[in-house]
Amino acid sequence: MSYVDEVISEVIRKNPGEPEFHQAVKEVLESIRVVVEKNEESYRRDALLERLVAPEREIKFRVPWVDDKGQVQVNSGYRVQYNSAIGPYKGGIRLHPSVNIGIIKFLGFEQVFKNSLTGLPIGGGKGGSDFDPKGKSDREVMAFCQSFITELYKYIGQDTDVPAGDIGTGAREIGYMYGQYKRIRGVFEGVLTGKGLSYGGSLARREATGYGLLYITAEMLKSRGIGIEGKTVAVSGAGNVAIYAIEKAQQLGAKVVTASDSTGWVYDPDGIDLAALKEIKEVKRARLSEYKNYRPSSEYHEGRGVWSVKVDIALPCATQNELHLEDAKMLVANGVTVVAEGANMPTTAEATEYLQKNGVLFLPGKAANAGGVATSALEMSQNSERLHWSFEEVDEKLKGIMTSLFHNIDNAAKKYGFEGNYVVGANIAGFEKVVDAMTAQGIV
Ligand code: NDP
Ligand code: 2IT
Repeated sequence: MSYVDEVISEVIRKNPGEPEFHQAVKEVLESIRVVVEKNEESYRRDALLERLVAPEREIKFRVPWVDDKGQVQVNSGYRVQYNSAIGPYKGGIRLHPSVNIGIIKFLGFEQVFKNSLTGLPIGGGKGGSDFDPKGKSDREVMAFCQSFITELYKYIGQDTDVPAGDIGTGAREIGYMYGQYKRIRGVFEGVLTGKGLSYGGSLARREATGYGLLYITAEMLKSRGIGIEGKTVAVSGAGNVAIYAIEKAQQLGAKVVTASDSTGWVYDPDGIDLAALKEIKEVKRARLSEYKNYRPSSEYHEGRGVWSVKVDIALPCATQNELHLEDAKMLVANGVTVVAEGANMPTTAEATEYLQKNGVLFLPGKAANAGGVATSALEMSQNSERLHWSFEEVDEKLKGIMTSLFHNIDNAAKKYGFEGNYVVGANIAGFEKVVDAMTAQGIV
């Protein structure tokens, strides 16, 4: 058996019941096979792949909190500190009932390569809890966040591990977590990113993942002489990433006709009304079914279906494995030319393969959504120098990072004979830097 296959089967054996983690590892290791084969002897001797797939540290803890009825609730908290070869652990905190250790490991593993691709000095980590902020009062969310940090504070710090937002963790949650960290540690430091602007946050961090997704998509199209203006776009999700992807797509002259949440999706043939969407999701924290009250001519559908609409570009921005093989077939039949992942691993392995085989330009999440974490690293820089940069300055840097990221993965794909395969390009380019740092630092 080849070294790559041996390590994949060991990962499956040692981590039972964690299908998303297996999926993420398989995707990466299979696409770096060509590099591994060239260096097989030294990698095997150094157990390089075994070290790469094993998190440096997994932390699991109890999170007790009191709800509004006086009832004590107990959730599980996690932080996986995956790889610190190129910088302090960096990655978001996901608050969603589906969170378990396998989900956090898959996200942490992806984060290692994504962070490497940003070109900035950040290692990979991820955390979260099965707590569901949906339907909770602000006081309940605060109680949870304070309890979560009362345990997690021991393991994080501006030079060790810097968490941020992800699904279910937005500005409100980061604020409560930051306040509790500062209270316990008695230091005002950049331990979290995605902070409010009044206490150390960076301008453009809120917009960064969605904007970055459009910047890299536009750059990829530009490299083929195509513009984004006038294109029709389907977006899934209606959260942080989706909203600012829609905003930038509209600014670039594209027409976005869909958005979705976990209960349903809207089709608005005239283009999504972004002000309405922001009010429903950012202010009211309501369901997407409300969108019809703002735009009577739009359609609301319960359940899945966002990929059945005829579009040029599809941007999955909700969650993992939300774009299945049948969806990929519908998209291709409807003439889609680009799929770029705003979410982490939203496309199943079968769907990705189908899209690529049918000539669709496919940008994987670890490249396409790297603008969020890259701007988090810019927030860390600003915190370290105790300065604030203007929106334009941060946005310019973000654009520059996404543009060079695209050329980096494009060149890596070409170098190894996989021209146009950005999955292979992203995995190889992300891997090379981490491996170089790991090798230089010896067996640790
Ligand atoms: P939000 O919590 O702001 O929004 C998530 C959106 O996705 C919501 O509309 C939510 O609907 C929907 N969603 C979540 N889970 C499911 C599900 N199981 N089925 C269907 N829909 C679902 O999260 P973000 O926008 O921050 O994150 C979206 C994705 O982008 C995630 O994969 C995240 O890991 C990734 N990402 C986020 C970054 C960031 O900076 N925030 C950076 C890079 C990647 P509902 O409200 O009904 O649950
Ligand atoms: O998946 C991701 O890259 C994020 N949720 C953002 C992480 C960060 O540290 O900003």
